[in-house]
Amino acid sequence: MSQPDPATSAAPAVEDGGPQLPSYPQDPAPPQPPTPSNAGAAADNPLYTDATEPGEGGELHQLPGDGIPAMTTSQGQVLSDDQNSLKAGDRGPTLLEDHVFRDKMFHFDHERIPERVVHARGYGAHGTFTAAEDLSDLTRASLFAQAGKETPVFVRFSTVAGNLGSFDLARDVRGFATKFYTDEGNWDLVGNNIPVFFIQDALKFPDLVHSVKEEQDRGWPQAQSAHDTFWDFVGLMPESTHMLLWQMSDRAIPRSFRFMQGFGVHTFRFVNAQGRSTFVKFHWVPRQGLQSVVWNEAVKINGADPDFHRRDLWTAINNGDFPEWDLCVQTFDDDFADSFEFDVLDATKIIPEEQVPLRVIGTMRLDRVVDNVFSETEQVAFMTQNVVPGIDFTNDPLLQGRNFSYLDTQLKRLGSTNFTQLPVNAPRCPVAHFQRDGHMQMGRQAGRANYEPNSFTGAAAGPRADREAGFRTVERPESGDTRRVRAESFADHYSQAGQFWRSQSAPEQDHIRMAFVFELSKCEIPVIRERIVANLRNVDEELAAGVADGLGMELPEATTPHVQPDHDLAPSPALSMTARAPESFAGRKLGVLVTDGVDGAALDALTKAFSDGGAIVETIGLKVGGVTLAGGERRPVDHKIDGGPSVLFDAVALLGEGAGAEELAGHPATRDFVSDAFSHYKYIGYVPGAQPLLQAGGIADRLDEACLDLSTTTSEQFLAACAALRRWERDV
Ligand code: HDE
Repeated sequence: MSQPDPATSAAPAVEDGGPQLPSYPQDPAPPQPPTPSNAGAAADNPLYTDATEPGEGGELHQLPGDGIPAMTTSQGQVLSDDQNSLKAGDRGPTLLEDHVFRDKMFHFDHERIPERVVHARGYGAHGTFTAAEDLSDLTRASLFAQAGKETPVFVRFSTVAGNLGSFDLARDVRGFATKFYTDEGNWDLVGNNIPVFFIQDALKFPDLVHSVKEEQDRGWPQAQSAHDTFWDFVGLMPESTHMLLWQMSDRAIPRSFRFMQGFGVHTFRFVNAQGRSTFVKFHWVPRQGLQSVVWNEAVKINGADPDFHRRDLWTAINNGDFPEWDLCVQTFDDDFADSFEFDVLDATKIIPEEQVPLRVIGTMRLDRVVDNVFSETEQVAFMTQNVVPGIDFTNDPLLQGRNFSYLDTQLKRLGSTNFTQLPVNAPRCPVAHFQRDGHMQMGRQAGRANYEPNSFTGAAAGPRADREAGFRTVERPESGDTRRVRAESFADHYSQAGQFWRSQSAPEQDHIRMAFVFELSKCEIPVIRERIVANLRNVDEELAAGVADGLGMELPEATTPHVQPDHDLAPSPALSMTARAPESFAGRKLGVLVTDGVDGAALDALTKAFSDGGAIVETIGLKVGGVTLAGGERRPVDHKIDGGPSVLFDAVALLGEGAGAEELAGHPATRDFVSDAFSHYKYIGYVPGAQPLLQAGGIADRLDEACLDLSTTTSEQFLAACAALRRWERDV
């Protein structure tokens, strides 16, 4: 997988030398399984090979040679022993003189850097953005200058509230941050998978984040919004209501990063070569279709595989199943902005796609996982203020605040102003300035001039600002008294929340209602629950009544809204995920439960059909060593039954026979496998011999149209049916 990173391998961009990094081996040979050795006393020990030597205490010393380099200290001094510290006598104390020990331990002691204050848990990948058309009419940004133009990208997906070591399937917003290494500098589109936000002014961000993180007096709950302080804060901030509807929707429990939309959230500006500015909103639309899990599934996935999302992305890319997103824009002018029902600077509002349609301006494909998670995913520094000529800001008060915060936070996390020189952050275009020194300066900034204006000529003079090619802030009139104020045009907090609610399908509405009930049930302080329900009455009476009923409480008086909500906004079908479901099962995963005695040909046919359809097939059995097929062949399986619950799969097939099926059916995890697949609305294929498995799961007499008998349905038909992903009509 390892390929040279253009950021490190590119020729230095500036005359005085760009970042020069030590030449550590970039592409180490993959680990080889040990080869048995006949050498010496250790011949019987499979740990010892030709390339090893036992130490005096029997410890394993692996030796260099045959392509394996010698190990060194960080100063390049070759080590003679990486197993034993330097001691005074065989059983004596370790000596302070042991510089090899100190070199290693010193570095280890300082391995951790502060995790991100939000979005700590993330996963990244490299790829390419390809422009769809020449956009020079709208923007002078060079990455959009012509159809087919390619720009390298790095994307980091994340959860928001949880710490670095938290689980992937938290109910949470997902970060969707993209760094475009354009030939005119880095452009960072630091977005989320939800197009609105909780607050309207950046000043409130620390409060929001404090409220959702673990409570300070107890240190929990981790990675969850279901607790008093979060709901207390958002209940007192009705501007959060629209975002809460999204957060309680299935969008907040995505099946995979690959199946999420992304949004720039704020209104930005495109600026063309003539200086004409157009408002723009950015959207990422996954070509894989949208998909989420159900809440009960999310809870179980977190136990079964806390790394579910990162594993999914890593596996898909390494399998060559490269995820793709179309980058789309909504563009509009001042006239539209002035006539729109809401303020386009208010990040708690969307512009419905039906009002301003999406235009595809390019496609991003992620095709390379990182070589090192720390160097790349952890050290990548996204910053909203990283724009290129042709892209500019608006006065959205949230965006304005972010433009300070993202630079500031990198210094804390990465420890030096020179974080821009790290390979993952370094621009892939010439970089030339008079910024000097600082911790960890990697560049050899040669020449005499480190200031300008100066009297030198040629290369010795250093760089100069370019009035034509350079970034010029869009010219716009600004006036007004300096005041701490929230514009009145930001005051309607409920109309779009209601519009979102009315745009959802019946199962989606059900999930939202149940999510509110679940989360508020975790709040111990009654008034906090009441306030939320009181706010929800301004969104939709039926929703509020349903939540109150689920909480077992009286319906409280509605909050008095600052602006009366408009309940007549037309629903926006584009807001429903079910309307954006995938067209096929490609990229999804089938879990096949197998027992001794199953028909190998049937298993192969199923596997082939799904693999040909772009899906992944994994088998689950009683023991990971495998099952004995009907013909006597032994076939390993991918998971032991306890380690491969059905929540890890998008559809399941039950292939059982005779005594093998009876034996597997007696296992408690089998019961959960089958009954969960059913109650999570999944498609289930089964053979007649799997009857004991259906019975174990309690569904033998509840089978519906999404439970397909594979003795009368072909593998191809089953595959085609699975594209629907869920049978929401099922009575579970
Ligand atoms: Fe962030 N946000 N944010 N945010 N945000 C950070 O920057 C901040 C907001 C988003 O994968 C931090 O490097 C403020 C909206 C993503 O590395 C920090 C405000 C949106 C990521 C920060 C917001 C986002 C961050 C923490 C309110 C969607 C992860 C670590 C004005 C459009 C990027 C860091 C990555 C990360 C501040 C609100 C998205 C502290 C002050 C709205 C995807 O700088």
